[in-house]
Amino acid sequence: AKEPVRVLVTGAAGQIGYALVPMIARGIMLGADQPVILHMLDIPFAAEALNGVKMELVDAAFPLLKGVVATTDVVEACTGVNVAVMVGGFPRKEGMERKDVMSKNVSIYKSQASALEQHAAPNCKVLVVANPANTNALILKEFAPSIPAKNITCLTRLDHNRALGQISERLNVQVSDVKNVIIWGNHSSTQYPDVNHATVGDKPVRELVKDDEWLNGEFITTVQQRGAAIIKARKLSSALSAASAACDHIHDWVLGTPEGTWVSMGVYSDGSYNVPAGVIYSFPVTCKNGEWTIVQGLAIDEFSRKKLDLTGAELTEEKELAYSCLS
Ligand code: NAX
Repeated sequence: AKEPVRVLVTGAAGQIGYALVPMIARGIMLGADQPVILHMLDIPFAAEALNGVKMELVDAAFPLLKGVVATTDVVEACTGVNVAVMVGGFPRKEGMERKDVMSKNVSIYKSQASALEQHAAPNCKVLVVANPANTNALILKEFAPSIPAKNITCLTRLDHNRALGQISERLNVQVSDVKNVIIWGNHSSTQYPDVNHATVGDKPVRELVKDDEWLNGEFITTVQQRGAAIIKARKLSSALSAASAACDHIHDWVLGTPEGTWVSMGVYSDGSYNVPAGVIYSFPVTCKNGEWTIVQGLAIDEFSRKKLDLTGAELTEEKELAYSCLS
């Protein structure tokens, strides 16, 4: 039998956490033959709720779940973890300045970076979900210098999956037949959902949709604004789809992407496609043997170029804002 993998979920008493931990315990993230030990972290205010989640995990009698650590102690939470899914953060509340929210998250991600660096298993893979996801991941990277940069990523797979979903609905085809959309840049409303290389079967999505006006307009804004549409409908932000996307992200990172397909991940930019280096930027990536590689050589047209640059500029600005919170 395989050794259990230790998976940390921070913010585990929250909405996404509640949807995510049962998926992990059922083998959706790491495979149906992979035992797991869940480490759940939240803040003291949520300790009782966190304990309730732990009780439900026990009650669910998941065969793959070999143990549960539920704690408000960051060091205990991080000790020995092989995968860390960072969902905990400080939400933007009405009337708050962007800088104030950034400053709260910078301090959270700075201290959790140190705890992970000192106590996680070697080669721990980190996925940041909490917003501002790209910049929280960058801060985590900066304050955990001994964790390789390639091990620190952020979630744009939800946006990627939303793009697949929109194309599938529009063409009335199975979502699993839509391949190779791309989310470029920031997990924010400046992200660029790009279908220029996407296919259904062996046909380009553009040829099948036959409506460039929709693809260059409403399709993009629908994906960019989908989070807001969910909040409007549910009076709560996306949770099950975010949890599912987090599982997809780690699943493909660890177990690999199928030949000929790629996914979108927020990763430390090396300046590929002339986007800013040194920010966490969402790129098309393939994964093999537990490592991602940015897909190279895709043609970028004039329309796309502007959108890649715009979201890159926003990430540079967020990086500066985050650094200004450090001093
Ligand atoms: P909730 O407010 O329901 O849950 C967040 C949890 O984090 C709470 O239980 C809170 O007590 C905990 N927390 C706060 N500070 C913490 C700390 N320092 N250490 C550990 N836990 C801490 O929010 P939820 O709806 O679950 O969303 C979580 C985060 O995901 C938010 O930042 C949200 O903006 C972000 N999202 C990111 C998405 C993405 O695609 N990257 C999509 C969904 C979601 O909006």
